[in-house]
Amino acid sequence: MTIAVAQMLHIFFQPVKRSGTNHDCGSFLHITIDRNTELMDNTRVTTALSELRLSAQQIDEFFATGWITAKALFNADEVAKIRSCFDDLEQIAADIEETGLQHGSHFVLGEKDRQKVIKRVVWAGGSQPYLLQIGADRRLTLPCSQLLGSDVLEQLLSQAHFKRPNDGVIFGWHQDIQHRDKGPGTWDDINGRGSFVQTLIVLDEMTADSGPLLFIPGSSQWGRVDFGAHEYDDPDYTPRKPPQFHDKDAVTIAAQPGDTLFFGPYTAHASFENTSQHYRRVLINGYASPGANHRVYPGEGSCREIVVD
Ligand SMILES: O=C(O)CCC(=O)C(=O)O
Repeated sequence: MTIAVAQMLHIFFQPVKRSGTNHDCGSFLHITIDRNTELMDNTRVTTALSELRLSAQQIDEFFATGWITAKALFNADEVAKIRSCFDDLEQIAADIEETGLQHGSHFVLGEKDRQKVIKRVVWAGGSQPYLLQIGADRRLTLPCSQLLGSDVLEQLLSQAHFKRPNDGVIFGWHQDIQHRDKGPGTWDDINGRGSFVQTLIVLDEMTADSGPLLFIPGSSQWGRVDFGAHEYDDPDYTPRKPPQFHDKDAVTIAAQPGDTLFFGPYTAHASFENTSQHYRRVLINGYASPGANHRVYPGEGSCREIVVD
């Protein structure tokens, strides 16, 4: 399948603010880009675009602090289309009883109060082509290619998180490297800076009570630390806290639909139960330096290669 897209975009990249505990929009750097995307097939995607580049300051901020936020990176129509894919995923989940592969996506199910809970959908794009299109979008892939120092990316994650009100889904304190490097032979740090960038597109307003992302500024410089090997959505879970970790340092991310976070594999982060009255959905796309990953991820077409020209 070949899809050609050409459009002018207005992108706002916001370096993080460090003061206070609640991050929201500050001053923006306004970047205009001319976008022209060519999507190939599911295993190899070539993008041929012009400029959407992080500044040297933003790249420094990413590695020093652990994350950067791009405000309104995706527009309301795009967010609506992504949500519609999430609705489809929920329809599929409604008809299945167990964790497993369905239509190319891997559904991880749980239960709370005898109700089925979708903990996450791994390689959500396997059943939702539009999510694959978003995963190959230059607004995600060009910054990631800069951060990884490579114009070839391996897309490991296309993951849907739903967090319905009070559904018990939590992601306790961790670093993503725990989920990438699972022991000898599974991961090589090719670029010497972690070799992985996670992006997270916010689909519903993220508020203090909707189970927002929490980050520890500067944890990106810790390297890998020990948060213990845990099923972090186990209600009895008590995380191991490394000596560098102090709860008081946590920063809460407030965000609007379309805002997008980029964070590194050593950035300590968590998100807890959604106690609000509304969904807190996010779409995660994660990219590795080529040659870093040696594991197979579930989902049809997972671990595809993306070339960023
Ligand atoms: O959906 C969330 O808040 C969890 C995000 C997260 O912890 C992760 O992607 O590693």
